[in-house]
Amino acid sequence: METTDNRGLSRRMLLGATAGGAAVAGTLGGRLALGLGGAAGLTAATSGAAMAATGADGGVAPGQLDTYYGFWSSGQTGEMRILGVPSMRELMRVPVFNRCSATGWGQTNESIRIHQRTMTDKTKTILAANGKKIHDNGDLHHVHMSFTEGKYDGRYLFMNDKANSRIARIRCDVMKCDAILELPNAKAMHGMRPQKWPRTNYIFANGEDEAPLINDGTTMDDLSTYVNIFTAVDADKMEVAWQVMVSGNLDNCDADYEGKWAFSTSYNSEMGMTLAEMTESEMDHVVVFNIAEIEKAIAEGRFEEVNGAKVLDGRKDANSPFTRYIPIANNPHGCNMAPDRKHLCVAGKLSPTVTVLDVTKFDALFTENADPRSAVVAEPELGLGPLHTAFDGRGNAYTSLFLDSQVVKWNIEDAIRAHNGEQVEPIKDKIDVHYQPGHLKTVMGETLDARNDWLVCLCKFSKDRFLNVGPLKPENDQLIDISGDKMVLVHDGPNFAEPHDAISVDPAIMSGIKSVWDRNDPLWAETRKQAEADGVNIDDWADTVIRDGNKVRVYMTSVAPNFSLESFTVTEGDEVTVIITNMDEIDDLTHGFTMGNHGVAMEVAPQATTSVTFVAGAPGVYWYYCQWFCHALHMEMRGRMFVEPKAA
Ligand code: CUK
Ligand code: CUA
Ligand code: CA
Repeated sequence: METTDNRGLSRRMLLGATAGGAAVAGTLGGRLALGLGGAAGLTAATSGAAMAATGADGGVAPGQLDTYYGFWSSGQTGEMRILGVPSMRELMRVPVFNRCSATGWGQTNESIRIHQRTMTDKTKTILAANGKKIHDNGDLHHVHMSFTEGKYDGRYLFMNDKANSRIARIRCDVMKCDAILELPNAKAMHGMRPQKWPRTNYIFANGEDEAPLINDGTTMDDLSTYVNIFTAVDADKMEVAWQVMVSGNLDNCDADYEGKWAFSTSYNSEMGMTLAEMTESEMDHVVVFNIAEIEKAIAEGRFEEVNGAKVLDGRKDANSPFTRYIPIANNPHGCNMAPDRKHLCVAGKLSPTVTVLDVTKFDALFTENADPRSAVVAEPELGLGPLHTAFDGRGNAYTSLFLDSQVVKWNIEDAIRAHNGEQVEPIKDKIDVHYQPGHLKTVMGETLDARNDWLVCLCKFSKDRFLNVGPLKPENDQLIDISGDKMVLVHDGPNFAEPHDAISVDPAIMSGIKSVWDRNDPLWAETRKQAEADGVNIDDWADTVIRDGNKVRVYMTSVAPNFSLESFTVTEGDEVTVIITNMDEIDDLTHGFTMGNHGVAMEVAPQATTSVTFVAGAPGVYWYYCQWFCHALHMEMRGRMFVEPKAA
């Protein structure tokens, strides 16, 4: 089908993949968006990133695909989002720690099994009182991809939940969460990073809140019993590998490119409980974790087992072989390893500096009488409120300045030379952002593939940048062109609560992504087992109702625009499980199932099996329907549940 846009140009012309086609699109995009003259548009069209700088859409015309995938966190919304970069268009939301009305995540049996697999007994007690089966909120700060040899490998995305001390994993082949792990002992998982080298065997996770190690109510306010916990999660099994007790809290973390170290910032070395106490000292610290020493101790059984986790003592006064504490100006925040394999940048937050540490000097920290600051190779003063740092793979760093509402571009080697007394200015450029930036990310900037085209800057406040939508304002994700010497702001992106962090990934890495499910996906293996036990073949036309005491299992198939069952009958109070297999094989042909007046809805994507369990309500006729628009007769894709009164 040939569609035309409002300029009368055919879609095919705009989509032309040749340089000529791209130039046409870029020029038009620029003119339409900003009213630029033709000459400016044509000049700009000569390079990829610069071309996009002419358009508020990042140069991506309707029908064009983005250059990169963007994976965004969503803070207290609890989901992961997929955006296109540079268009900044939102492509998808993937529910993780939240309850999702559109997909049924947090309600389908398949998703509840994932939620409940690792819930502790303690959590279950809390939940029983609420009558709930899962935590359906989360505070998802950080999204990171699995690595092989310092580069993204397209297998998994990992993310943290600060609210309920959890780590989750998303399978990149189907973009669905397949594991959630609630961590014992540690509290408030905040900083989280995958091991970069040799591959992501571990996910490193920071506990931000201190609590008694044996937190069973026997001690409350006795701070001498409080600890904080650094956790390594086995990324393949999604189980705790080991934990290390530390002094002070933990904020953000990262790992090196040799597989030797992990490191975490601490803003509360004071172990203070109040704001005044937490900002009392002049210096806090970065904790360096010695992976080889830790693994050795675990292998030799030199650990204490606490709530099923292998715990080591890495506290400061334990003078342990597992940790070292590097003093850093009070209340540091961001912790970012540069793709030069050598430099770790620790943002000062309350200090206007970023401390540059040479990780190749960390071995020396573990020798006797070592100067704990001996790995510091630079400490440039960059501006007020430095929070996080990104890298372009050409030796430059980009640091967000929360208080100044700016991004500062600086050069790492020049900062080191200045630190050594040479007359060189490390700061190369500053740009205003709107407003109060937190994380910022270059494309694949936390990998050995760091690019120098785009910088995404996630601003916490938008104030006057958009139409007023009431007292609660959106955040503002800004796109900055960093291909030239000067940074250029090209896009304002309002966003809902609260993307802390984002990564951008080359689509070449995402080649394993599917369009249609495999019928045998492990996500519904349990459901399949139940069907087999019931003698139902869910790979064929299924229209069977099984009664098992007061449990009723309703097997259905969906083929647009029909459910295999136009009606089924149950009794008031029955525990009803509806199991639907979508037999449609066509790309994008998702069905859904909503049971009227029962609070039940779910997605059933092509070739997927999904199930949901609910209690049948008061006697009467209830309609169910397909809630994902699938066909011209989508409205007609419905049926009735007859609920009969209980026999007296
Ligand atoms: S933290 Cu939010 S801006 Cu949770 Cu990564 Cu720094
Ligand atoms: Cu099936 Cu809508
Ligand atoms: Ca402090």
